[in-house]
Amino acid sequence: MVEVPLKDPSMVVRSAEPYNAGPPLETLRMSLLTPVQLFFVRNHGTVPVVDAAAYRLTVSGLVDRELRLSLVALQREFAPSTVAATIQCAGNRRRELNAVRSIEGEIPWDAEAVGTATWTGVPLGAVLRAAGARDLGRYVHLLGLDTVATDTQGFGGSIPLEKAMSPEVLLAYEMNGSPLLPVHGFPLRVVVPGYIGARSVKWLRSIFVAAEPSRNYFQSHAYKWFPPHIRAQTVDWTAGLTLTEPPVSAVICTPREGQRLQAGHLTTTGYAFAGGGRQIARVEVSADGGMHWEAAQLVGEAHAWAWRFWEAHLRLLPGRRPIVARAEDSAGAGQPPEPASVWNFKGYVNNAWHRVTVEVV
Ligand SMILES: Nc1nc2c(c(=O)[nH]1)N[C@H]1C(S)=C(S)[C@@H](COP(=O)(O)O)O[C@H]1N2
Ligand SMILES: [Mo]
Repeated sequence: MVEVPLKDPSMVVRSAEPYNAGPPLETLRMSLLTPVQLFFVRNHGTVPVVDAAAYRLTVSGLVDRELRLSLVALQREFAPSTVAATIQCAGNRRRELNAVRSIEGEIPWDAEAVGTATWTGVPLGAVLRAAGARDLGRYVHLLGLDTVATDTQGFGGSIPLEKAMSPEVLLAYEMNGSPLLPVHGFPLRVVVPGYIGARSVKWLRSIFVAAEPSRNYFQSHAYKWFPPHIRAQTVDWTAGLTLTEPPVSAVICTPREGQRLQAGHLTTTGYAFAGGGRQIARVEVSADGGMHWEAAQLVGEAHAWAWRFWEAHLRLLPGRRPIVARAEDSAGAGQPPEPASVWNFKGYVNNAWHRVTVEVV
């Protein structure tokens, strides 16, 4: 039997089981819609093998009518919707935080734990309306079918009911026009545009409407944000901030760290993304570590929930040259210069200026 490669051979595999991998940055920058074969994968446990015909999604909790939906029923009873959206892992750019102070037990992602696809499915809000979500409900709990080590329930989380009712939040069965791959949540996943990737629960088992956020490990412990002085050994988990919308961040995709370049003209390229549906207002690039800045051009169309590609033209003089990028979003938020100022012991949402040092000859 011919083995069908699920992912491009260029993928940088961070762990084989569970499978965690992402593309080289220069490859990621080649297409505004990330090909499925190059889309990063973040798994906390086993990839469940789901029989699409036997699959049922349950909707319960603070609802007037409990629902139990097959994939066919979901597709027949609700109007489909397609959204172009970026999914970015909260751990994206952890490697730079690791260099400040080591972060134990977490994947040292470079800036490749992000991708953009068109997602087709049914708006979560339409399903919640069909179930008659009650006023007392404030949160929508989402639970996957995968087995994970840290929570006997499996991988889960919750989002505010208000966000769940927003039209961009989908129960998706297609990615870039094809059925989801097993590693991306086949047959059905949640896509929560504008939120950290962890809320886009794959292999969705159940939806539960409640007055309180989920107590699942991945909502109550993991994916919380703490200030730089807090350590894993002494942490009070209840004091952490729940991560929702990632802050604005620009990333240099070309050139790569340590690359040798000829002096003179250089076109540097990258992506920029902000959570919460905020747009990229401006990207700036420096060839001298952040003393002088050049405006970058934003390329391609802007989509409400997707990243923006950019490119900038620099003149390089011989020597070791630190190229730096930073962005501002439509709410006027910018990025901090140093990763040390945003270091946190879980290594989440690093959005310090992105820096790539090249050797110019
Ligand atoms: N059921 C389940 N859903 C999950 C995860 C998981 O391990 N199990 N990982 C989450 C995390 S942390 C991220 S960043 C995204 C990654 O989506 P992708 O693997 O399709 O890129 O899926 C989220 N949904
Ligand atoms: Mo993630």
